[in-house]
Amino acid sequence: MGVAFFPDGLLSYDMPQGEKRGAEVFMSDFTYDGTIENGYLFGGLGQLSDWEEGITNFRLDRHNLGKKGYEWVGWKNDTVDRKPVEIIFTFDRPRNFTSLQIHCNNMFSKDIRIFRMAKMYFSNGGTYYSGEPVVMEYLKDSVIEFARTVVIPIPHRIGRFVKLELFFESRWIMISEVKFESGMKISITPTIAALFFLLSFFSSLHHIGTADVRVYH
Ligand SMILES: [Ca+2]
Ligand SMILES: [Ca+2]
Repeated sequence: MGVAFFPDGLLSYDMPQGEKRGAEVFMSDFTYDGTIENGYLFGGLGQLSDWEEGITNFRLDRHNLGKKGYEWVGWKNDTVDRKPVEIIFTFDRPRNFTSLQIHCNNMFSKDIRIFRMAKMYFSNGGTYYSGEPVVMEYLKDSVIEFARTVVIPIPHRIGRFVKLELFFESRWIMISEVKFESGMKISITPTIAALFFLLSFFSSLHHIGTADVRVYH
């Protein structure tokens, strides 16, 4: 029994850990709560889904945590044949996606640019990704360095797993937040959340089986 209160139903994302930038800036996912093995994160959530966006000047330590660039997760392209950054998102159930929003840094004077291209593949079981990917090419912006949210429309794609590939435009890709929108029709208010909680509590109390509460449509 489980009622997901996450509006987007995201259970976890798997990806390579963010990298070190210079002597004192770590672009890692500091709050990731899954497993970390050999620089790879899997089975958890962290800074890409904490609703906190980074500010343009990634070097500021605005929460005084002693961690510059805290809100950002970044990867560097240090080889000519560097593969795109791959992030795999797992959802609570198959979803009919409508868009993806990625909050990106574009401080090109510091070798950071928004991805050149993003590709998204969809899967129901997590093993096979079939069908044409959703592709978005981002026009290089060499004028404005402000961090921004890039919105990628997703037309008619359903899946429980999404594989996202981000292709390098510059030496660094830095992102701070990723949000998927899917065809959810009911918004979760505190009242509804409380009702679901009571429902699940009483159903377990009286052994009347598992309440199959369909929150999403
Ligand atoms: Ca964040
Ligand atoms: Ca970070």
